Amino acid sequence: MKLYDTERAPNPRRVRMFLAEKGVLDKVEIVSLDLGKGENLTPEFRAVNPMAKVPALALDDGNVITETATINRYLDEVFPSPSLCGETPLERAQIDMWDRRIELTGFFAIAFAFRHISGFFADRETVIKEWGEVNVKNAEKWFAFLDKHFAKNTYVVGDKFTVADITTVCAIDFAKVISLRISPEQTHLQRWYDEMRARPSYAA
Ligand SMILES: N[C@@H](CCC(=O)N[C@@H](CS)C(=O)NCC(=O)O)C(=O)O
Repeated sequence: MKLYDTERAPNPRRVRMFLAEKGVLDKVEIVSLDLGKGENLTPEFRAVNPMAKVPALALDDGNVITETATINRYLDEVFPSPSLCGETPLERAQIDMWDRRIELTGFFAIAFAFRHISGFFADRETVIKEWGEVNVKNAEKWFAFLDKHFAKNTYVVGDKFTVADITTVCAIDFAKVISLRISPEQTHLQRWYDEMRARPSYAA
């Protein structure tokens, strides 16, 4: 398997952390693309992923899987232990519900804030600074929401580490690019974050 990757981008990191939690990071050949230089926009890479985004997982039989959440769900079936996406229909639904909530609210807010304030991808998309600023506010609200959530929950989904924790920690770390960090009064969020940082997969 080949993973088309970019070291500092948050979506590919979700896959690397997932593989590390499974203990199979070394089973995947990493192909690193420089997004700033547009290496994901070439005809060669578009033949791998017509959406021109990383991550993309190319299987040995020629099939390619893209979309981070989908890649991780596929890997959870191929490498079932430990399960990170749930073992029963209810568990799978709850974990997927939270993974989507995290992605569609916090993760997107941080990504839009970065893209529309920094203009990093101005060569390929319309940059609207006001939309970036709206998303900084949304990301701040999301941090506050998480702090309340972790006052009552050990992990994103109850008392079990799952893919939703990976999505969350990758978003929180990426928020550095908009200078958003956990504030000193967000002690519940900080407690959970310290636990994430202590996991070996955090370095992936
Ligand atoms: N919906 C895709 C989004 C992937 C995505 O936005 N990847 C970013 C890196 S984190 C990317 O490739 N950006 C390059 C670009 O927009 O040109 C997924 O979930 O995998």
